This record gives sequence, structure tokens and C-alpha cells, in this order.
Amino acid sequence: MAGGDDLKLLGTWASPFAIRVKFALALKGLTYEYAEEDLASKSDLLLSSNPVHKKIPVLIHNGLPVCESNVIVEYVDEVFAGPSILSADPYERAIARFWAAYVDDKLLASWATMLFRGKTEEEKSDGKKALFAALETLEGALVKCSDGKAFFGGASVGLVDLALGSQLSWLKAAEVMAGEKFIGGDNTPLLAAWMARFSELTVAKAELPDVDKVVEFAKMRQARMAAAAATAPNN
Ligand SMILES: N[C@@H](CCC(=O)N[C@@H](CS)C(=O)NCC(=O)O)C(=O)O
Repeated sequence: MAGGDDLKLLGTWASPFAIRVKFALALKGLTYEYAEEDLASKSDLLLSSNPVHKKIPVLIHNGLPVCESNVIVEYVDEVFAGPSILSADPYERAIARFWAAYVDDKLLASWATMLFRGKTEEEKSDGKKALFAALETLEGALVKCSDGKAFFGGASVGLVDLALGSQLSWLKAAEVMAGEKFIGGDNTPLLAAWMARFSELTVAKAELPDVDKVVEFAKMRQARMAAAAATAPNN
């Protein structure tokens, strides 16, 4: 660990938000204590470290909490030596922040609607359409951001790669559950190649959860939500 720094990460194993922080810490070669949170019974440490949102991930660095996954990734990049995650160029940094936000606001939101948030079949189907649209948009973003190189960050992985890469097990799980491919059709060949490259990275192999385990977790969550809806007072 760099200079005796004390690092503790509060997360949950399946959370893409926590996974991208694990990616960043691993890229910098940092060792840290990891605490798996039970979100049904949040720890006092989580509640006191992130009193505003009460969400994981939280990185506690020498006793100081940092919240919000992309904020944490940028913090880790600024504080610790090692490969840079953000460009030195302010414009490139702004573009990376734009697409990292898009990946959560549009892509993550679409598969989450498809799997969990959509209440009707129509809403779920709208989630799937939004997922295809977001992936197509990201195909175009990859062309521009990578400038012909391997990653959104150029020759090496950047903020957008980590934000999108952290969702790969979920995207693959959603494909298994829907019985169809989302990435790699006629509209997203470059994204499919990016996905294959990203999946080969040491950090991806080490930190991405097993797809079957995510499928099982998602099905359990769907069953819990269905049971809760069936016993809700308005049913
Ligand atoms: N925008 C946040 C989202 C974090 C988030 O949604 N975390 C979820 C787990 S995946 C959570 O802690 N949920 C607990 C809750 O909502 O009570 C980030 O990027 O860190």
C-alpha cells in the first residue's frame, strides 16, 4: 500500500458501482480492506460514512470517506501513483465524465428497467429498446473517444472503460435471462471487440463476478420483488 495509507472499501459483490472502484484500486496496485455490506441491514460504518445517500460504494482513506463510484475512481486516480485513469487534458477529462455519466444514466438504467424496475411487460420491453439504443450510442462514442485505439481511454483504460466494464457481468446475465444477444450484432461490432479486450484484462478477470452467479442473484431478486408486489395492500 502506498506510504502506509489505510484503505477500506464498503461494497457488495454484485454492484457495478463497487466493481469499478475495485478496478481502479487494482489498476493502481493498491491493497485494501474490503467489507461486504448487507444492504438489508446497513452497517453503522456505512450509515455514518455516507449519511446523505446511505449507499455503497464508500472508500475510506485514512479515516476519510469518499462516496459515489465515479468520484471515488477520480479520487483514487488523483491521489495514487500508477497508470492514469483520467487524461491530463481537461477537454478529454470532460468528455470522459460525460460518457461515464451516460453509461449509468442510460445504459445501467435500461437493463435495470428490463430486469427489475419495469412494472409491466411494456415497461420492461421499453427498457430493452432503451438498452439497444444506449449500446448503439456507445458504439459511436467508442469510435470518437478511442481514436482508433483499444479503449475509450485510448491506448489504456479510462473512466468510461471502468464504468462500462463494471457492468459486463450484468449485461451478460441480462443476455442469458432474455435469451438474446445485446452486444455484437450489426450495430455494435466495435463494442463487442472492446468487450472481448476488456474481459481479457487482469483486473476484469479478477474483479468481475461470475455471470451464472449474477443470473441466480437477479432471479432471486425478481422473485422477492414479485412476492412483495403480490402481498402489497393494493393488490
Ligand atoms: N450513484 C451511486 C450509486 C450507488 C448505488 O446505487 N448503490 C446501491 C447498490 S448497487 C446501494 O447502495 N443501494 C442501497 C440503497 O439504495 O439503499 C454511485 O455511483 O456510487
